[in-house]
Amino acid sequence: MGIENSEQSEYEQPEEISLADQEKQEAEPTKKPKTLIFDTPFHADPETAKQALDDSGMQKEIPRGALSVATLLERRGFEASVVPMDAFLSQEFMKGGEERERLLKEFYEEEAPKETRELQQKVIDEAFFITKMRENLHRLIEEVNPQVIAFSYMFSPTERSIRAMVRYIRENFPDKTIVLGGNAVSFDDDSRETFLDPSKNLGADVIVNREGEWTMLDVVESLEQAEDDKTKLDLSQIPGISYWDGEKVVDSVSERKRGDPIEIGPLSYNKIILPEGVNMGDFNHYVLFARGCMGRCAFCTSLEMYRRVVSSIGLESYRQELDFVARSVHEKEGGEKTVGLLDDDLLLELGLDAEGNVTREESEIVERKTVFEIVEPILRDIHQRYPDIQFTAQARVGHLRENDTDEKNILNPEANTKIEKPDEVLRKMKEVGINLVFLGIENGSQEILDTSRKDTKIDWIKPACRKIKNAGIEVGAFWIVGLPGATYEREKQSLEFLQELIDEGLIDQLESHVFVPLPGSASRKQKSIVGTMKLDEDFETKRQSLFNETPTYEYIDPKTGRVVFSKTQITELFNETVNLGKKLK
Ligand code: B12
Ligand code: SF4
Repeated sequence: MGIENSEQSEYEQPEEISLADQEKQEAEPTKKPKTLIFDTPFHADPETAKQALDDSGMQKEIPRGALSVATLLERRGFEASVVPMDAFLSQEFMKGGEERERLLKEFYEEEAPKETRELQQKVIDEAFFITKMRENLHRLIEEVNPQVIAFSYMFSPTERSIRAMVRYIRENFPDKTIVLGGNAVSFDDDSRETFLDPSKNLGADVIVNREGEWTMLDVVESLEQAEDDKTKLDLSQIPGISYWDGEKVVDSVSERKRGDPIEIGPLSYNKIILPEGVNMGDFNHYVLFARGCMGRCAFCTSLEMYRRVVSSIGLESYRQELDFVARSVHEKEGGEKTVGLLDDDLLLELGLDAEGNVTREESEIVERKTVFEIVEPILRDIHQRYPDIQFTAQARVGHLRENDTDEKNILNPEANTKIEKPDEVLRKMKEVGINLVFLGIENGSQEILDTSRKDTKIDWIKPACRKIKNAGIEVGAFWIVGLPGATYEREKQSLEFLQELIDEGLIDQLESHVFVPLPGSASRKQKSIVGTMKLDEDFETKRQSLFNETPTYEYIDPKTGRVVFSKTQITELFNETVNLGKKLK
């Protein structure tokens, strides 16, 4: 389905809406259920609550998944808005210094020893965080008056915030329908139970699994049919959800078939409710043409989310989204002017039909092009209009490999298609303003890469970096310590390889993390991996550590149970990796 003209013109003036404007627009009462989706701040413990807000100087992230859900609802006639709660809270935090100081004085004696005082400050900060979150939640619900309140649960460190908000809604707005969606909740059985089991005092109504747009549409349509009476709501026929059947969590009768993102149209950025003093230029901005990739990396949730079936939002939506974000970034005062082209793999080859649309039907494919080549004319146009904007991108190493001695034995060939004329493609990438390409190198030990199903050969890495550098583009390296297959010796070897990459000037930036065994990733299901990994006892409450700097597991010998790669060792090697990265700018 194409994008209709009316939608186009609505989109071309995506001004931010204030709450007052929103109220005006909503003067006409409608029977159709309204939806308000909250994106939630990181809050794993008092420390991270503070950190999340203290980073108020940092730019904010657009909750793109939630916005995509809201966009489809709107285009199908259901009002929907999105609240980036961390943007609201960081505003509160910035102006709340005095209030936090006053609370500290009011509740605690001043003479306490330094350590106690720090602890007291943390308690006050967390209380401030939760109080302000509730106040904003309450105000926004009263002002917008939605029937459906939804939460985007993408990362496990946001679970505490979401729990606090869901509980508050249950107590203060018992008639609202509460829905959760997003990557983290889609794959995590424990979270699902926590939110759905009414005995746990949260009592959310529905969890939407995986891509949420079409499922959420079904949920609001069902609510509309139930005519405000939730007891008439029949969830059993909606594919792709989980809910409480009175005794236990049940998944709907069928899984939802993947939808075609072209139906959604360009993201309606004007559906984001912004706090006073914040505008679109204060956010980091990204665009993605394709959803999914052909990799099967054991640490990633892409396989479970997209099942190696790649879909696309289409060129027209891409053009309009990029135009909007480029303008927002261009107009902001100062700071880096960067837009992320965050397709998982910008060099992934896709099949195109005779009309130039992405197709998965082999019989319709008339040519194959990389994602970059497909979107190149749009990037070129944007670059001409906004030359101050730089793009960053990410890609798989395998596309840029040199001739292999054993071409027939390429691991996962669909994920590693060697692109034709790589130098020309890279030259064009540079021409349109891409100045940094991140490669998912992840590690420098072949054994670790193999156990982690990275489907990359170590020998491919340096030539790929060299090609990118030769085109005048910087290379960023994603790096992970403690991946499946890791041992102390292998990680030492990996460090040596990293050292070589740095010494030979083949990488310019390093983004390193400690591996997190995410629910939904193969690392949590593949028996050969699961048996070697001993998760922390409190793993379920901690799960994804905030900035992935501390391991939440250690490696054991599956036969004897003896620890073979300890947390201390993983941390030590991670720190060494970070230190190596400091040599770069
Ligand atoms: C852009 C991006 C970022 C950006 C912005 C993140 C942000 N906060 O918005 C940056 C670079 C900052 C980033 C950082 C991180 N990211 Co990131 N990021 C992505 C990326 C590449 C694209 C996201 C996107 O726009 N997708 C397209 C939109 C349309 O889809 P979506 O977001 O998945 O949302 C769909 C569903 O999840 C669901 N949904 C989402 N919200 C809601 C809400 C409701 C109500 C409903 C019904 C449905 C629903 O429906 C949506 C539409 O289909 C994805 C990978 C990917 N290709 O998706 C990783 C990804 C989301 N990131 C991931 C991770 C782990 C991180 C980090 C924690 C990494 C780290 N250790 O630092 C940090 C967290 C930073 C932070 N504070 O937010 C993981 C999440 C893993 C998981 N939980 O399963 C992903 C999936 C990558 C991966 N495969 O491992 N990230
Ligand atoms: S290539 Fe990237 S997006 Fe694809 S499965 Fe591997 S880590 Fe995930």
